[in-house]
Amino acid sequence: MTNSRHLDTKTIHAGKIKDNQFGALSTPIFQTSTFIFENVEQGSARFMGEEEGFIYGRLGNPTVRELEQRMAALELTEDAAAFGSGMGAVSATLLANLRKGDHLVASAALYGCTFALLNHKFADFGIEVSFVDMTNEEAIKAAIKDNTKVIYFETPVNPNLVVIDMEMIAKIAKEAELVSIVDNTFMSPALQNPAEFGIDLIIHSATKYLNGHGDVIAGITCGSKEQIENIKLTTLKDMGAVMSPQDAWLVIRGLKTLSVRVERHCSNAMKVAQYLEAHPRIKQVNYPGLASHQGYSLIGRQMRAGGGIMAFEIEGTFDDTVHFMNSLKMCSIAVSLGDAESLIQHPASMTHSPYEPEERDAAGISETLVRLSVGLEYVEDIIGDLAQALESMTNRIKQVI
Ligand code: LCS
Repeated sequence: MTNSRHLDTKTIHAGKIKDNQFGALSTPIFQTSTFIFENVEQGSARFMGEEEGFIYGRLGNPTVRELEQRMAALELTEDAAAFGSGMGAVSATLLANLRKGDHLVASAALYGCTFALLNHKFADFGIEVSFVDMTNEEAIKAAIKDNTKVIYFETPVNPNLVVIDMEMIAKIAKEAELVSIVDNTFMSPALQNPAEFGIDLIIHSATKYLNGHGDVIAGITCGSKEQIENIKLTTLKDMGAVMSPQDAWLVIRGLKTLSVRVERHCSNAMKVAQYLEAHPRIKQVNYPGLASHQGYSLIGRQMRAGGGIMAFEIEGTFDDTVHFMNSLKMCSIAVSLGDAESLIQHPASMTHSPYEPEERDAAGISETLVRLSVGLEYVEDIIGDLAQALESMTNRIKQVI
């Protein structure tokens, strides 16, 4: 499979391992923990890296390898490494590139567990972190020190959907000789390819759009052969957050419909965002597809569309926000995103609860902010559910007044 084919074709064919024994169309699940060597010489040659081939499930598996090859093709990178969760990918990728005494520049707003890892745990390893507003070029440059090694961000940011200019970040990173790492979970390779802008490493929680069906926890990092080999031989092999062959198979299956699913997520989300933006009880809608959004100018240059996720501010109190969410009948109150089902959650008390209140304020995560992952349902049904819950909330506000 050449890398020149269209993304829609690549999601189905790229990186596929041919089954020469039986000609299976669907990738076999190699549910094995270890691999038999022909003889001692072969075993030792594989351990020495002198011969290609599998050794032991934590060091590699054919089903998992196929997913890695597929993701490298989709993200336009040389290689990829699969993990047992998105956080497995985040922690292993960062720790492979940092050591005691190093400094990391990270976005002030990040997925809550990534923030917790960087803000609470890295200090225990002697790794210093500065959190900055990644839309502010001067602030990023000012945060870089002699011992800075890595720049880390998400775009769009979880949960407030701020869009960060990847070309700008890659340029800063190259000038300062830093490794640039982006978490591309919210867009998926269907909507943006950070490697095109010079970003070194691309992380995904494969739990989300890549799998797309809400039945797997998984992660992937894509990058150069050298970087991926380093991660695999250090923080993946020896810390061990590997992906199971079953989960790799489910993500491979999910990937085949990535383009069509994302297309529907985007068209549904656009209509939902327009509906919410016009609603008097919605103060603000953060959706990159809207002309009012801070990152709208990057649509077309950096991202192919606005994606399937939005965050919006309720015109009301925290209690009104809770009432609105509890009044929903179809949208599920659940964390995670990128599934067929519309999922709604309250970042301040759920995904971003590892933030202290003042840290949440700095990251723009208020108590009336709601995050919606727009699903694949018929869009008028999603809007209808939001409408009836907003109406119920409006009636409550009138009674309280
Ligand atoms: N990166 C981003 C941007 C995420 O949103 C998540 C999970 C992760 C990494 C971690 O991936 P995991 O280990 O869960 O596969 N985000 C979640 C969220 O927003 N709601 O629930 C989980």
